[in-house]
Amino acid sequence: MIYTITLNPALDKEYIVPKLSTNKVLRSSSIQIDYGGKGFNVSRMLASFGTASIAVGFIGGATGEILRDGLEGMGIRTDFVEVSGETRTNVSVVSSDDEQYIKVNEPGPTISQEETNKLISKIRDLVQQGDWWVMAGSLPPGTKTDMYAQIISLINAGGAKAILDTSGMPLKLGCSAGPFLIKPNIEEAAQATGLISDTHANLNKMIEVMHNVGVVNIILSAGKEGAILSNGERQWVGTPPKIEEKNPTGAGDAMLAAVVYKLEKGDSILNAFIWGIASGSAAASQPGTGMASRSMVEKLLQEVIINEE
Ligand code: TA6
Repeated sequence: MIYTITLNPALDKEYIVPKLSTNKVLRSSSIQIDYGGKGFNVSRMLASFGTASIAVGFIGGATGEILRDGLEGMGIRTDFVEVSGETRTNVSVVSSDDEQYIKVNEPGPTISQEETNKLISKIRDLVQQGDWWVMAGSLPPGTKTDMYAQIISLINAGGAKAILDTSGMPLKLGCSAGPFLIKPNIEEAAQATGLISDTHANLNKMIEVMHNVGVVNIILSAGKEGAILSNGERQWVGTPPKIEEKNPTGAGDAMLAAVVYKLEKGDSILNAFIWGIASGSAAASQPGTGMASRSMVEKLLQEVIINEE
């Protein structure tokens, strides 16, 4: 089974306006609403692949209920800890004439120690040999920066596989807990390793540092520039297909969904990587944090270029 963990979910609202400009009223021509937060986006993309997952996390208030109903309405099973605070709403304003966008993410509700303990014990009870756990997104206020590290240790101890997509200190501490796969972008990897990302040699150094602290596989993503995959022995550079980009928000989540989809089927990390790049590109060609269809991903597969380093 695949589980996704979203500790700070969000109702994603995308407003389309003719042109982005400040200090005046902009009128949106359309609004797109998505049941977001990185882990939920992974579950939504897995649903596009016809693959079940269980969405775990914190939800609260009326917005939390909208997210639960929305995900369950898409056939996604949920297992949430209800919190006293209100789940956040994240907003992006996109201009229709030149695709410029502004994205504002709220901090999210403050989580109590008791609510944190409830989620940790829920995960402890659910972990089983052979399962896959995808943890993605920021930590909400009130949670400790080693929360992902704690959860990864639980998952490893239960014989399951942990995949982490986050940033800052939660990523740095998470790496030391030995996750099966991480997917930072170059800026996040630079922050987690304290290295600057100006040369390819430094990118390789970052990858080496993250393997040395315990990470098994690394996908270093650079958006439409492509990505690097390292399994600790071999390294590949992936170049994405050319697409007409609509809104790149959520493309990283779509990439992660395709990767865990293939890994759970027993595929190699390299083939999972290829599907990941195609899936990220397909999602970036969608409005809002809309997820692409399986057929769109399959169409782009053969246009992904892989070179071993
Ligand atoms: O990757 C897209 C997205 O998941 C959006 O759904 C938006 O909610 C945001 O990222 C959340 O990211 P954050 O890092 O704030 O948890």
